Amino acid sequence: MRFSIALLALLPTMGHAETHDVAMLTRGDTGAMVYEPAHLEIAPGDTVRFLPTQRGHNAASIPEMLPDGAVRFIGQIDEEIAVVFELEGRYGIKCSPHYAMGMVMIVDVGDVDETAPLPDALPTRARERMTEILAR
Ligand SMILES: [Cu+2]
Repeated sequence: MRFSIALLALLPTMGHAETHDVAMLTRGDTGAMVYEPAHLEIAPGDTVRFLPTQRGHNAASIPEMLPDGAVRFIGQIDEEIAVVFELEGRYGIKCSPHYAMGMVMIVDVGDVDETAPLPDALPTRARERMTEILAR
């Protein structure tokens, strides 16, 4: 399996940073075209590994749901990508080919404003999925 790392230069040198795994699935326990888990609450400096558990998916940042100053990333289809989340805030993640079908997830890093509305620019199905995810 090929492997890529985003934001390697930002890897913190101190300890205690955790790694969280997310499966990218065509069919999972929570439905079709899903990330599991679909919502992570992590600490700044933690890593998320997006795993190509089933074929045809990737993980990419959603530009409208990227905290100020955070670096965009886009994984290759069928490749694992490990992303270090350094900056606090709410990150939206999408699967590039299945964004319109609502294949999205949310990564909350540190203290997040839970009351902030979702951006208007999201595709309808992606917005519905995120609303469901946040209501769980
Ligand atoms: Cu997908």
